[in-house]
Amino acid sequence: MSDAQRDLAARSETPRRIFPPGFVLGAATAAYQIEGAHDADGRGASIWDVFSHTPGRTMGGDTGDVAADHYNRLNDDLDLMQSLGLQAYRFSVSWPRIQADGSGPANLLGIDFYSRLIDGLRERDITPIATLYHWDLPQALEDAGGWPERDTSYRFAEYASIMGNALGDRVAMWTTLNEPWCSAFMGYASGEHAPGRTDDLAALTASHHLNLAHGLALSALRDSVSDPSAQYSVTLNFHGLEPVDSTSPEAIARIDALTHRTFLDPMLNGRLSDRLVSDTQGITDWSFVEPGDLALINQPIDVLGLNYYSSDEVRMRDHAGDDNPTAWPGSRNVEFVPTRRSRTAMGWGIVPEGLETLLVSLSTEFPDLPLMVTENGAAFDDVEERGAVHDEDRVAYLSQHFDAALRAIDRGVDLRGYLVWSLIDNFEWALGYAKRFGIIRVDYETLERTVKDSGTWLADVISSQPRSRPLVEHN
Ligand code: GCO
Repeated sequence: MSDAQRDLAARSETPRRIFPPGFVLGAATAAYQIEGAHDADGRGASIWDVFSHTPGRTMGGDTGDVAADHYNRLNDDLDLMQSLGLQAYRFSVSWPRIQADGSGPANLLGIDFYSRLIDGLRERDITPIATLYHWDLPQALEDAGGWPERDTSYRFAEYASIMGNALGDRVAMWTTLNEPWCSAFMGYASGEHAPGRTDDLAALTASHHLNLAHGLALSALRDSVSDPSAQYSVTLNFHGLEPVDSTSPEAIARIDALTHRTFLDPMLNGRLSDRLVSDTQGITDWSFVEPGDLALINQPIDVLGLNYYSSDEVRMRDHAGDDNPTAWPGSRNVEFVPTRRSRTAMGWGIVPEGLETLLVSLSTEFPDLPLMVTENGAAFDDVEERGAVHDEDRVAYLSQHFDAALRAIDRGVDLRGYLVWSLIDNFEWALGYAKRFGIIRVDYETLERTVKDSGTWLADVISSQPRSRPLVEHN
């Protein structure tokens, strides 16, 4: 440990971290990662069902068929959330539970599950934050072309309208998409995620249709939700980007454009990023962006959700790298330099100050837009000993990042909440069950849950807040 890390570790023991009034502290999950029950009650197949069942796609051939079996253990999991004192819970809705094939009337059994979840949260004074899309596109829509196909955006708006009508009296905050960068670039360019395609043009086209889906869904939600105090948001993933040498500014500009500007500029500024267009000119002229699209995408949001895990050091190399599929179309000549910092089990450098920098820079760029950390957390190789998990490394990680958020708040950032990824261990996409992010352990043999020390730590932080109040006051 360096002195700085020792200092940070010591501060993780500081008992009082006080957030501003109205701030919400909680945890997040996603449908495919925890629910299981993949063919129950009329649920259709998603791209992740098909992908995970394709040999060689996920570590150990793991699938979400059972996952943490949350679908069948809803009440127990709600009780666990209550026992931690969570103030908010961010979950996602599985689109193929609602529309098995991605279009047509709602499956009432699917709606019923989320209705029970939301009621269960509200009965326990936990604010429900619902994400409509956390990567589980109905396979039938992928068969019809997937996100590179414009019609998928319209199907998404139809689904958003179903959800707004069904549950729009009870959800405090609606989030359209989670991390569209991953959907577009890991799904269609690098192929590491479902549907596993490797086509740069398809990925860039998908990014636009995800933006369009976001804008159309916001309008559909505003037309269908009956609770006038409901808030609307989107969650994007942010990479902290750090320089290593004189070529780094160019590398940072490229990755910033591809990762962040692809979504921020259309959604919040109503335009395409010039930098993105020029960096990808060898692949497309962006003529799939039709007149009027940017205005449809640029709808107001109440909160910008950000997921932050790590920062990367980048620089340019003088050749284009190899020909392997990449998640950075047009920018193969950017090199991600292996970090010298301590890392999580994902190999991601631990850079809490990157969160502070990110929050300050977003709030400088969008001064009127409240922010929320919708995911932050870490995988470590937890060990269970006699019914306990002493995950000090996760406690240290979370404390350091909470402190970074508090410093950003001190610097004037309007941060409204902090949701830890994740409530429970779950299916970590292509890595299957090999990586554990939960503050609650899941024994995948017995599906038994054990609150880890990090869960107790979060509960202590929450209970030491002077007073909690819901994100949105309901009538
Ligand atoms: C995300 C991911 C989560 C991951 C987490 C850790 O939104 O990034 O959706 O589903 O599990 O980020 O990789």
